[in-house]
Amino acid sequence: MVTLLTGFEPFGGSLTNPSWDAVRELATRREIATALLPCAFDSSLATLQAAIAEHEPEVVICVGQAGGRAGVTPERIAVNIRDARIPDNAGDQPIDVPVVESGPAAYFTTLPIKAGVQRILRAGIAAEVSHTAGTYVCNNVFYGLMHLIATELPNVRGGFVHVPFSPEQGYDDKPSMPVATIATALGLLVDTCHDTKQDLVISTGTLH
Ligand code: PCA
Repeated sequence: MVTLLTGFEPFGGSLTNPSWDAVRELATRREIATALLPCAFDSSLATLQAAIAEHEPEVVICVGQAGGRAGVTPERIAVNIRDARIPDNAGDQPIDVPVVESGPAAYFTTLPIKAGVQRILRAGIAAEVSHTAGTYVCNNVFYGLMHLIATELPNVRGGFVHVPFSPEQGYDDKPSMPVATIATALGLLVDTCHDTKQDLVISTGTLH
């Protein structure tokens, strides 16, 4: 079973993006394909679509940085909105524009995120289910992925994970997590996708 993992290029003045740094560390695993996405609304989706066409994965996990979060946070819901606080790397700053004209308001992840969070927590790594991926390029990629799956790829499971800053980015007043730890957590989520078809049915608040 091939899993496609994607990470983002740096944005917002950072020199690195821990999402790509961590995904790159997992590229040595035989069943994992990787792709780097531009931090730009339009080209990110085109690049993702090309990577899916090339690798024909059964599972797609897109990963992005969420500066300020303390743990690895698989996302539950993608919303059909672009509302950018800062311009993307192509200079675009859409506000109150849908990702997909006439698309549904939202899609849910089809990854076993509760089972994944539980496994990551039990490995001693901070993690939590998140209920919003924001309204910037990450949510745009998450929504675009789920729309593609819903309309064209019924056998593919997909979702999105936000990760904290890494220490080398130098945001010393914000929480951070080493890239190797983020990579370990993402690897555990990939394992969970491989051996768990049906997610756990326990409240997000009681995962441990
Ligand atoms: N994080 C941004 C976009 C790219 C990234 O790594 C976000 O959360 O939307």
